[in-house]
Amino acid sequence: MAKTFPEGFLWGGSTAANQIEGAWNEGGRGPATSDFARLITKQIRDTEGTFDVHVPHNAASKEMVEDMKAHPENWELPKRRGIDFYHTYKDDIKLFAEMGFKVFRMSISWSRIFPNGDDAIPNEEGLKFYDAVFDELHKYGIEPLVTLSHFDTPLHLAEEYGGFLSRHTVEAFEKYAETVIRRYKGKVKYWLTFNEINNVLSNPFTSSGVIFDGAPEPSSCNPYLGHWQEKFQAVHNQFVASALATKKLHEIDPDAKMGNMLCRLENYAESPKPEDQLQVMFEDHFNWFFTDVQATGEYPYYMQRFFDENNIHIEMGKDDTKILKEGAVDFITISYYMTYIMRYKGSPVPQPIGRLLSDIKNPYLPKSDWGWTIDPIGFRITLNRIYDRYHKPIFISENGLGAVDHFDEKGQIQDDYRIDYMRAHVEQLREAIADGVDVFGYAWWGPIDLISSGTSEMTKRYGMIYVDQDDYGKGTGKRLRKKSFYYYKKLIASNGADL
Ligand code: BGP
Repeated sequence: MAKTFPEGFLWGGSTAANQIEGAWNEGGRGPATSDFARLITKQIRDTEGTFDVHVPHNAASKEMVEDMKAHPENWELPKRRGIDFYHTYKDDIKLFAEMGFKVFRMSISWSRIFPNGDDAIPNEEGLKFYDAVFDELHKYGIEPLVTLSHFDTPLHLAEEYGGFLSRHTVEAFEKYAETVIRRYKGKVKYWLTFNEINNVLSNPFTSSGVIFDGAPEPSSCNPYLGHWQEKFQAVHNQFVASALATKKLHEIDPDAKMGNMLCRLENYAESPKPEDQLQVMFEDHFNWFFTDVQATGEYPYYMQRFFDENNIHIEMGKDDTKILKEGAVDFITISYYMTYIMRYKGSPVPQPIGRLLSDIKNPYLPKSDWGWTIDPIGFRITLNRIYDRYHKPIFISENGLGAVDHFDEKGQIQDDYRIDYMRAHVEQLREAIADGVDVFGYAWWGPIDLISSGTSEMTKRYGMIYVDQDDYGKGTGKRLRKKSFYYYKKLIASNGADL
């Protein structure tokens, strides 16, 4: 008999503070990079034509941040309002409990705990807020799984220190991690350090607090290939910060576990040409790199050539090698949304594509309204490859479909497209488990509609719970169960059998 979902499998949903909390200037919270993610539209092109997408401001210049601070009325900054979870968490958690959630992935807003990121003492009001959220979750038997930093660096650290370009930010992060680990010992068993750490390549501002001089280059949907030196230095510092937090967790709470978080884009060659396959290998390396370091505690051999050829010199502290080794994560987490087609870039020297959307369409796969390919089988492949590489338990931190929802004549949302997406992915997850992959949980991204990370819209909805709010914050904020709400509830109640 093939294996299936183990007893106690953690079904649930996944969010991030900056996309749900709002209350950006309440409760003693300081400003964070996410408060400056704006709503803008851009045209992108793929092999099927040109279409509009909204893109955020993921890379920022000093001038732009200054202007946003001085004239916020000129900018549309939806993450500041989120979906008001800061005030609605009790009702929202009740709805998650009604769906039968076993796990809720969320993040702590660092600047709610340390308003500047590096204050001498933490903000008790911020600490109390998360106490209340964790208590509310436990009331319903829901396990919190908590990301320490989800595209949300305290602004002060970004402005004064270039975020993770500086070791000062590493020290501040270690202190922040230690503070919350001690405070929530016994309440939080599962932690993650940095959300989608590989996104430093496309979102250096929000991910890592890096602010470049001169004109900014926005968007994770555009190739953003420059500034390698800064980006790889910032990410090295994040590796060290992650390892230090992991070591602290093991010392303070030996029962708790730390995970990484990688945005895993599976890559296929456009043709059987070995050159295209070589490009797949390059791109894979740029993906694996981050988890290789976090899971094994060592830099992989293959990056050295890229560093040498691009004049990248990573400054390492004298104990870094040891710290990385001692701070390897306990489990692996990924977000899985899509797969990607690779065409040889014409150079035998490794170069990443460096953007989120492929301009080559996979003729065998449908796409979402936002151009993301929908590939459930790719999910199974990815899970097998990850397990084969690390042999550590896996948790699915994110998987989901962003779509435009419409009301029917009865005022309901019949989101069969979301149900189909979920069914197909959970089926492949079950196959991966039958293959022998050790997966202990699955968290749907955005179980309640929230502000999109990549586009700062509300229109791109992931939820099984509708939130009456538009891109500009208009609406009653009321919550409404979609058809997928009842589907997921049944699926969880049957531990994945009722697909
Ligand atoms: C991941 C992020 C999330 C989330 C999700 C969906 O990259 O970790 O924060 O938002 O993608 O992306 P988007 O909101 O751009 O549709």
